[in-house]
Amino acid sequence: MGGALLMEGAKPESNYPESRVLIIMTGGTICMQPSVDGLVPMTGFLENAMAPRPSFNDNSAPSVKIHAYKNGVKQTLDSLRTPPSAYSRHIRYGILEFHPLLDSSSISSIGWTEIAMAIKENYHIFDGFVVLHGTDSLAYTASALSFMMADLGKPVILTGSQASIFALQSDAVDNLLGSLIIAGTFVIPEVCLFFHHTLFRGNRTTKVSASSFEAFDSPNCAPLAKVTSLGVDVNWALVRRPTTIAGFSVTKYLDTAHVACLRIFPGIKPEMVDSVLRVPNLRGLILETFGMGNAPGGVDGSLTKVIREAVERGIVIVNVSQCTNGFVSPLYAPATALGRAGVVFGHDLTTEAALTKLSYLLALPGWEYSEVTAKMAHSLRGEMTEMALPSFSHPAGSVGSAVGRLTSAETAFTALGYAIRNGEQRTVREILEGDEFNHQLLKRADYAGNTVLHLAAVGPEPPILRDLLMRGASVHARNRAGNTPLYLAEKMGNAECVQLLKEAGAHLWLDNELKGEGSRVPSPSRGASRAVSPDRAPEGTEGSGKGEAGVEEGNAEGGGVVGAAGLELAQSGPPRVLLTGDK
Ligand code: ASN
Repeated sequence: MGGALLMEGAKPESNYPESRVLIIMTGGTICMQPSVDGLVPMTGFLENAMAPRPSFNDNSAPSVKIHAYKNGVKQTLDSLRTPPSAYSRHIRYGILEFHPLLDSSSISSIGWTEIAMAIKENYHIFDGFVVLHGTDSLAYTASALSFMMADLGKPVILTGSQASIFALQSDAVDNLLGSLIIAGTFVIPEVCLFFHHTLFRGNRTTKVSASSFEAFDSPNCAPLAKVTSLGVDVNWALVRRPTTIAGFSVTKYLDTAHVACLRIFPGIKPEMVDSVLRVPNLRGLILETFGMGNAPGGVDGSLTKVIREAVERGIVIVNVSQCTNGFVSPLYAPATALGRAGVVFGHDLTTEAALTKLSYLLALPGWEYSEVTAKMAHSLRGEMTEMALPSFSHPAGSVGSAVGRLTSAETAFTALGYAIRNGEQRTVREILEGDEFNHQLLKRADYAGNTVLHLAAVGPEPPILRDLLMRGASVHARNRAGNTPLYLAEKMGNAECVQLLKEAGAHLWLDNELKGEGSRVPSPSRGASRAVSPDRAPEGTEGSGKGEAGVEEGNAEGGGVVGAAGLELAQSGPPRVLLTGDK
């Protein structure tokens, strides 16, 4: 122990790397305790609920402080870290608590903006974000955030619980621990909802039970991941990644004040619908219809008439199904009539997603009616099922012989690495286009944890880097030394790549955000160093060391272009052995 004094109960420093996750506490049952008025949220979640639990606190360095920003003000937060997970990482975290803490039935566009801005302000400091929130409106918040946050490159995981963490029997620990581990381990750059061992795409979810621990489902979209006894089984084929060269951005304040939702029922009177449609300044209506999108036609079509008139007044009306599973389409005459009256088919949008998406589109400045209706009918953030594209499989032999012989993701990855280093853009494209599972190649890493983006960042051809970015390669992946593609490009003095990566939302890390022990574990590899953002903290910036970095090699004997270990890169740190489905 090197003579170091350990605090009572403290463990020796571990050599495992740490990820950093910011927990944003908004309230909900998870932090509630009984009062004379019923359950109410309580402050002090870190000290009262997490610190005493060994699964959230390995007691290693209780004094470590982390920094986070709230409304432009730098806050110093206590932090804790988990014991190492199955992925050989600790998750270090701190909590930003909102004031007041809410029962989520009181959340609104203001609260969503607060959450989104907290993530934006701290985006450069953390690997991922966990938002603790009540379950009642959780699916609305998840949907709203997914639209408000564009070009997200890091995981944002919303969770809560059906029973308080202070209750003897509760789902709180599982939900929170699962969220923390996923947010700190996997680059799943989506707004997700984690509940009952399942990670869902947030804007596909709906609350299906008022009391069961299995409270959420995403009936029209398979889960993004499942926690099993073996680890986290991520459905990588489903995970969406930004494919534009653009940095993370937030749209504030959705226009929820001018959007309504109406559930059709047998016998509903056209004048009831009309009076809703005549609410002053109404701009949009989500119409929850029967089955595949049907509403009562009436002998004289008077319901269709009031709807047509509202559309003519410029109100956007979106047809979604009351059924939790399936989609609306103009199959039956009543739905066709609604379509002819100008109602948008919301396909398989949930009501939560339809309402928040419409509020988002109406909040964008200068948008025309036709643009809003066109966007409503197409997926922006994976909220509705895209039309299946014809699958393309690579016709063997139609490309260079090296490519034609590729038999596995492993050899494809190796060939891709050579092509990138040699600046062969055409070969890179052929490999990626020829592999229907090319998303695996983008997140695969060699023995030193370098992804293809790391290789391209120091490669001779910036257009290759652009190609990889446009296919969804993550700018935030870090290699074993903890370094991102941007860091390597800067160190190489590769100005064009630096510029491109920054435009795509890459940033350097300010490692001294973590005080004391327990920040990044130094890597033995050359080039490993504190990564400091020149944008944010010139002091302590490493010398540029032009030309000396290249791609870091974790193994001095490893002479190959790309290690053939077939190991996956999580966010950073040692590669780990593949777990089921994690490919
Ligand atoms: N009423 C609570 C809320 O949504 C329900 C929960 O969190 N389970 O804040």
